[in-house]
Formats: sequence, C-alpha cells, structure tokens
Amino acid sequence: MGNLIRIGIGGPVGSGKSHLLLRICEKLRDKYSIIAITNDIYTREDAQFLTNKKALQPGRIIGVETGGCPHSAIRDDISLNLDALSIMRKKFPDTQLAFIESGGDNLSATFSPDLVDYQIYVIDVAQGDDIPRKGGMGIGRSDLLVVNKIDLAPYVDVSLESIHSDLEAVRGPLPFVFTNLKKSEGMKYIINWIEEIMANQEKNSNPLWAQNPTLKSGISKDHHHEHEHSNHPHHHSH
Ligand SMILES: Nc1nc2c(ncn2[C@@H]2O[C@H](COP(=O)(O)OP(=O)(O)OP(=O)(O)O)[C@@H](O)[C@H]2O)c(=O)[nH]1
Ligand SMILES: [Mg+2]
Repeated sequence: MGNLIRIGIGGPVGSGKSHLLLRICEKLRDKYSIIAITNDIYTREDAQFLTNKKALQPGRIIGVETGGCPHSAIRDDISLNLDALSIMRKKFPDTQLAFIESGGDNLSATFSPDLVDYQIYVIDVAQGDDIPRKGGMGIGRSDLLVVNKIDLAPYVDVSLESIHSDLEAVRGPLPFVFTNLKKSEGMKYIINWIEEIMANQEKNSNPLWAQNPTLKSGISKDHHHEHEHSNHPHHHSH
C-alpha cells in the first residue's frame, strides 16, 4: 500500500466537523482516493450524514461507535479506529487521504499521533469570543484551527477581530481560518492547506526532489513518514 496521509478533525459538539468533512470531500474526491471514519458515542449519525449527502462513494465512509468516552477512542485506546483504518485500506488500497472525525469533545481532547499525521480543530463563534483565551490543546496546538459559523457572529455579539487577535497570540505561527461551512466560505484556504501537504508528500517520496532543499516548504518532512511519531504533531510549535 502506498503512502497515506491521515487527518483528524476534532472539536466541540456541533461546531461543524461533519460539515467540514463534507466540504473537503466535495472539493477533493475527484482528485484523491479518500476514505472517512467518524466517531460517535452510540450511533453512526455522522457517517449517516456524510453518506446521505453523498460526500464520498458508498463504502468509503465508516462509522465507529465509541461507547461512553469518545475522547479515549481517538487518544488513548485507538484500536477501534486503527481497525477501521486497516479495514478501509484493504478495501481501497489506493487510498491517499483518510479523515477521522472525532466525537464532540471538550477543549483539551486531541488525537493520538499514532492515529493521525495532522489535526484540524473546529470551533464555532457561538461559543463566545473568549474561547481562544480558554485555550486547550486543540485551540492552541492543532495544525489548523477552523473558526466556523462566522455568519452567526452578529447574533451572538461576538467580535471576529477580537477572536483573530487572541488567536494570533495563542497560536503564534500556526494557521487558522474563519469559515461559514454552510456556504463553503473559507474552504479555499483549507483546500490549499491540504494540497500543500499532499504536494510535499509527493516530493518527499521522490528522492531527487526531496534532495533539493529549495523545494522544501514550511511543512516539515517529519510529518510524512507514517511511522515516525516521536515528535509529532507538535514539534513545530514551541
Ligand atoms: N449558521 C451556521 N450553521 C452551521 C455552520 N456549519 C455547520 N452548521 C450547523 O451546525 C450544526 C452542527 O454541524 P455539524 O457539521 O453536524 O457539527 P459536528 O461538529 O459534526 O457535530 P457533532 O458531530 O454532533 O459533534 C448543524 O445544524 C449545521 O447545519 C455554519 O457555518 N453556519
Ligand atoms: Mg459530526
């Protein structure tokens, strides 16, 4: 089986994780071989949502029922997710991109680096403009932070400017983006972010290109080796 990039999508209940996954699939499914795994507590609603919306071809979406503790299934006891991943890779050996949606979590839950190569964290503005300051690993350290539901900002009296400056302070050089995933606003940035990862992975699997340092971009090479997890995913932050 070829190289595979695994991207985790985490964030609080209802912030827009499934909508993000749907929008990504719509934009990239014709270009890459993609599979999606969702984590739900007792149901497979997220998988059902993506299936109903025809996010991917039937069979490429699988729901994992995590039982009581969804955080554990992506961080501590990741065996259910690893099993799902290996079943899907056998079914679709050409898979290039795997997305894993976590169950809604609290602000501190993150993915195990043994399960994903990159983490996207989704919050929404209705949680209040003090949310960046409440911190948590997802907000501070995720590889990409998505601040969703900007269309609701006027109704919940939230200032996007203040979220923006707080996030710059909390995240330093790590990227974040404002979105309205109902309307695909902000998706271009997210798709570019993923495309950059895919492009780097291609370069790195090609020895000639990989040897040329001028072709390296800001994304570290370490990310692209599935079995090198020692300093991942936060080695690029301080
Ligand atoms: N107004 C607005 N609503 C949104 C936006 N994105 C998602 N929603 C709505 O927010 C609700 C939750 O969206 P989901 O994508 O299911 O969120 P989720 O994080 O996957 O939710 P769980 O998996 O249940 O934790 C749905 O009713 C969406 O229609 C947005 O940008 N603006
Ligand atoms: Mg969901």
